[in-house]
Order: sequence, then structure tokens, then C-alpha cells
Amino acid sequence: MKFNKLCVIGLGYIGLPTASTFAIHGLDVVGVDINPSVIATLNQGQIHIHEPGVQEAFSQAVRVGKFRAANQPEAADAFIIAVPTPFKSEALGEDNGTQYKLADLHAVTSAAEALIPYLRKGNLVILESTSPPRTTADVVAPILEKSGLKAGVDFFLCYSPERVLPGQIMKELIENARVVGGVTPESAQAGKALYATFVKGQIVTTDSTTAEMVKLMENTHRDVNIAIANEFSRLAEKFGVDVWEAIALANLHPRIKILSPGPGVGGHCISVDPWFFVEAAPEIAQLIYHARLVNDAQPRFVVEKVKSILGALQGKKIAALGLAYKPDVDDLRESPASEVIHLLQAEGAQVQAWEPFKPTAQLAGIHMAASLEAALKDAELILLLVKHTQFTTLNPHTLAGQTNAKLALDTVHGWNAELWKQHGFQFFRLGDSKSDSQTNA
Ligand code: SAJ
Repeated sequence: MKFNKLCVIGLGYIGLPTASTFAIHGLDVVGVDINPSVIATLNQGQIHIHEPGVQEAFSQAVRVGKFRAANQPEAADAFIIAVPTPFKSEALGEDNGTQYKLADLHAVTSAAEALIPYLRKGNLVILESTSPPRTTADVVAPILEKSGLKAGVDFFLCYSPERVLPGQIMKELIENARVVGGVTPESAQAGKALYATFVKGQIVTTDSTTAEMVKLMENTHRDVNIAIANEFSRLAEKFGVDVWEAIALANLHPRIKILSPGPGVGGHCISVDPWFFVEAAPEIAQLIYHARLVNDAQPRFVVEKVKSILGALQGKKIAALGLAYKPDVDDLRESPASEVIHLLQAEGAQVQAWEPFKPTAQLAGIHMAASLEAALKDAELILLLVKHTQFTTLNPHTLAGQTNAKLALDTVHGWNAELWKQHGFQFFRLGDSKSDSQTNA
């Protein structure tokens, strides 16, 4: 099967790298986005996302004349839908006491609607957006069939999840194994042929609903495993144990790999995707549901620990280090650090936040310090929320000269307790009541 022209709908963190990679591998690519400022930026030769290697790939695609940005689809041999599937912020579902977040499929359904006039016999359509089980067969197929063409008969239809790690997208897009699920086996083969353009990893075919479940299972597995690490951190504090030591010892077992506790789970994937299972089958997905509750409650656990150190928070000055959703990235979306800061402020604390990867970020209700020094200067407590490398290498000896703070709380195991204590700090760590200093709060 030969594909000459590809139309990629949605030019975000997945769509733009995917479109650029297809273009530099020889396809004529039209990238479509509903956001006019995205199209304008791309038409000026710039990209609007921060991801290593994407600007270079995009520039090359434009240089060789294989990429164009447009605000609506065009006829093509193949179409990829790579739009976001967030959850609805304003509404919750309820089933027998289980309250769950609802997937917002609006972008997927709009993208499918937009393709109807351009769909031709023999075309291939692939959904890449993370979606609830059966979305391809039960939601996307009926929309596309309004064209008068039948999915799996007149055109090929697939689901193929992206599985790339932010920060390594360009590499993983090519090297990772790819799952391609078709509404028919022929659809899956067509999808496989398209990705074979550049994918070096294994390309495995299956049905579309299995492929949807694979993606949700991967991220749910990770969320549940982080939840148990977070629950262990609470148990360790109750029993006078250092959870970090206990995890390191447990992980000496050849078949155990406990993940790390922290202030919560953020980003646009791990904290979102498990809800798709809960919404689709609340009566079954009970473990998944409770893991979500544990992770969502972890910022509150951090705040309770801060209170056990500082006492009542009214007027207390705190320097919060890190706002990104995970270490060494500049992505602040769905960040548990922001949630911790909001909760601290709700109790009256005065928080100065410092995020070295986005020092001028504007986040509602959060005061960004102009520098690390400015954040630290008048603080009573230094609160480490993200394990950025540049935080783990901070020297408490130098910091002691820059701050009034005598208290430090590390929520990510980024600092050496003994070193901080040697330099005059009372030191505390999430999940570690063993090395916690005594307080008089
Ligand atoms: N976290 C912990 N403890 C850990 C590991 C992570 O608290 O031991 C936290 C992080 O700090 C962060 C959150 O979990 O707040 C998620 O981080 P992550 O590194 O687990 O995941 P993402 O969201 O950056 O990327 C994931 C990847 N999926 C898996 O690792 C299973 C990636 O391969 C997916 O493509 C991506 O989600 C996605 O788009 O679904």
C-alpha cells in the first residue's frame, strides 16, 4: 500500500512531531490545527511547543517542501487524528458512591466531523488520541460513516496509541514498538504500512479496542504503582520508617520494582487516562478509582506534613522549589506542586514559588519569585517539590547564607538529610519519619 499525501489533525505535542517525521520521510503532509496562532507560528517557520529535536525536524520538513500548515483538512491518502482528550472540568459522573471525572471527546468528534467531506474510498484514518475503550468503533466510525462510506469496507480505520515520553518524543516516535488496532484486519495492515514509513520498533497489529485498552492499561498500571508508593509513604510515617530506605531494600528483590512516592501525580496522561476506565465501567474499576484518589490526595498529605512542622500556616513564609509536573521539564500542566501551593495558601501561608525552567510563568493565584535567592530570602521553610537536577545539586552551605529559613522539607528525596542538618537546618522528608528533625511546632 502506497501513501503519498497525509493529513494530520491536531499539531500539539504528538501531532507536530508525527507530521514532521512523516514529512522528512517523504510524504506530502498537511498539518491542520483549529488554533490560528499555531498556524501563524508554523507559517513563520517557528514551532509553539518545547520538545528537543522538533524544531529541527519541522524546519527540515518545510525546507524540503513536504509540510504545510492549514486551518482545515484536505483530501489525502491517509488521515491521523492527534487531538487532546482531556477531562471535563465542570462535571463529574456518579455511580453508587464512585464519583468520577468525565472524558471530554469534543476534540476527537470535531476532528472526525471535519474529515467527512474529504473522505474517499480507499483512505486510511487513524486515531492516536488516548481515548476510552470502544471510541474508535462506537464513536469515530459512525461519524465518518456519515460520508456514505463504510468503515473497514470502503475506508480503513485504526486506533494507534502514541507512547512517547515527553523530552524524548523524536527518538521514541521512531524507536518504540507501535501497536496498530484496526476495525478490521485489513485496516490494521493499512495502518502498519503507514507507520512502516519511519518506525524502526516492532509494529504489532490487533483490533482497535485492544489497542485503546493497551494505552489505558499502560498509564493506569503506572498510576496504580505510584499510588501504592504514595500509600507506603504514609504508612512509613505512621510506623517510624524511612520509606525511601524501605523501597530501596524491597527493590533488591529481583522481581520487585516499587516506584517513588512524591507530592502527587501530574501531567496530561498518567493522572487523566485511568479515569477513562472508571467512567466506562465504574462498577469494575474500583482499584483504579481508589489509586486515583490516593494520588490526588497526596498534595494534601504534603500540606499536613508542612503543618506538623510549622504549626498553623497563617502568615508563614514558604519558599516552594519547583512547579513542573516532573523533574527537568518545563511543563507545568496538571502539576501537583501547584496544587500543594494552592492548598498552603488556602491555609494562610505566604508562598514564593521558583521554577527555573519557566521563571516567568503566570499561574493563577501563584506568586513567582524573580530568582531562587528572592524565593529563599525571607522564607521560614524551604519546600522541595520537584527533583530538578539543579535543585538536587544545591549546596545547603551556600543556601544557609541566603535565607532566614532553618527548616527544609524534601518531598522527592532530592537532598541529603545529614548534609542539611550539618549546615544548621532542621530537615524533614516526605515518607521518612526516621530522619525527621524534632520540631517545637
Ligand atoms: N511520578 C511519581 N513517582 C514515580 C514516577 C512518576 O510520583 O515513581 C509522577 C511524576 O512526578 C509525574 C507523574 O508521575 O507527576 C507522571 O510522570 P511519568 O514520568 O510517569 O509520565 P509522563 O506523563 O511524563 O509520560 C507517560 C509515559 N508513560 C509511562 O511511563 C507508562 C509515556 O510513555 C506516555 O507516552 C505518556 O505518559 C502519555 O502520553 O501517555
